[in-house]
Formats: sequence, C-alpha cells, structure tokens
Amino acid sequence: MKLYSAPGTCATAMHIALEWIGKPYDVEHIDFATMKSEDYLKLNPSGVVPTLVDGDLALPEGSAILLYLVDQNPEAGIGPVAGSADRVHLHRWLAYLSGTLHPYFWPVFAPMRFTTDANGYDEVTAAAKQLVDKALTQIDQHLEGREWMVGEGKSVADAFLYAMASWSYGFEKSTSEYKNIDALVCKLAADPAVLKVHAAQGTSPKVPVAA
Ligand SMILES: N[C@@H](CCC(=O)N[C@@H](CS)C(=O)NCC(=O)O)C(=O)O
Repeated sequence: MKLYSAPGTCATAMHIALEWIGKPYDVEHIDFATMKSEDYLKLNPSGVVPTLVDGDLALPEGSAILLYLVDQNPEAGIGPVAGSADRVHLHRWLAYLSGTLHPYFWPVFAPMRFTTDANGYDEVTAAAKQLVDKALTQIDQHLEGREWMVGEGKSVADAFLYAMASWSYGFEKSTSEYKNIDALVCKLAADPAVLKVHAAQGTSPKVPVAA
C-alpha cells in the first residue's frame, strides 16, 4: 500500500491512519508540481493529495481513503465498522470535514483561485476566515462533553480534524480558541503514531504549515 502525501496537508490524516493500523506501507511526499504531472494525474485526476494505491486500486479523495482503511482493517479500531450504530456518524463527519471545512480553508491559502481581482485577495481571505470560524464553531460545539468526534474512541475522523485544525493555529482567531478542538488536537499531538508522522514530514504539532 502506498500513500501520496505532502507535509502539513489533509493527507496527514491518512498517514496517521496507516500508522494506527500498524501494517507496512510506503509514503511518498510530493510537491505541487509533481501533483500536476502526467503520471500523477493518472492516479488522481484532480492533481491533489492524498492518493492511496493498493494493488490495482488508485483511490483519490481523503474521506474515501479513510473509509477504505477502516473497512479493510476492522481489527485496527480506527473507526466504526459498516453496519454499526456509529458508522453513520463517521460518514457524516468525514463528509463535513472534506466537503465543508476543507474547502473553506482554500481561499485563505490561495485567494487568487477565488477572485479575478488581484486587489481583492484580502477580502477573499477575510470572508474565508469567517467561514472557517463558522465550521470550527460547529465542530467545537459537537465536541462539547465528548472526547472524540465519533463514538467512544479515536477514529479516522479525529485524524482528519487534526490535520485541518492545524491550519488555523496561525490565524487571528487561532485553533487554540476552540477549546474542545484544541483539547483533541493536544491529545493527538501526544499520540506516538502522530509524532511519527510529524517526524516523517518534518513538521511539528500546532505549527501551521500552509496547505
Ligand atoms: N477533495 C480532495 C481535496 C484534496 C486537496 O485539496 N488537497 C490539497 C492539500 S490539503 C492539495 O493537494 N492541493 C493542491 C492543489 O490544490 O493544487 C480530497 O478531499 O481529497
């Protein structure tokens, strides 16, 4: 099994999941130019990370990869298995993280993709930060009185949130201000598997890396 990733990106979550599973895997960190190369576009037509390659399967989309890893490794305890009561909540939160929170960050990191007005980047960034705040507030409220995003134990949804929450530690309203999210991030930042992923990436917990 091989994961294509890049340091500090959402693919950090899939890398953490592979560490939690504990079976052999390869990870290749690629840069933005390689993501747009002809060979890589055959694996991931969007030209982004993550992509998981498992035999003949080349699977893009972070949430699909996380569900695949849960289903292929039911004994690993990295998320509710198909058919269990909590499984629907795993779908819900992976969809929210990949479909709502993640896209809200993009205009902050790449405002030029969201306006044709070269003088309008500050406004795009400011508006996107308000959306990030809205989504993080909703997640923080969900975490009130809970230890983990889904069910009673850590899951791939926590790893996915961990990866994205790291992006806003440098914002005017830092991730630290969402106390339940920050508590979850701090817990995972002490997880040996997470520390191993940071070491492989050359990154550190809570230090923002532009996605
Ligand atoms: N919908 C995709 C989005 C993945 C994505 O945007 N990945 C970012 C890193 S966090 C990326 O590789 N961006 C490169 C680019 O947009 O050029 C998913 O959930 O896997």
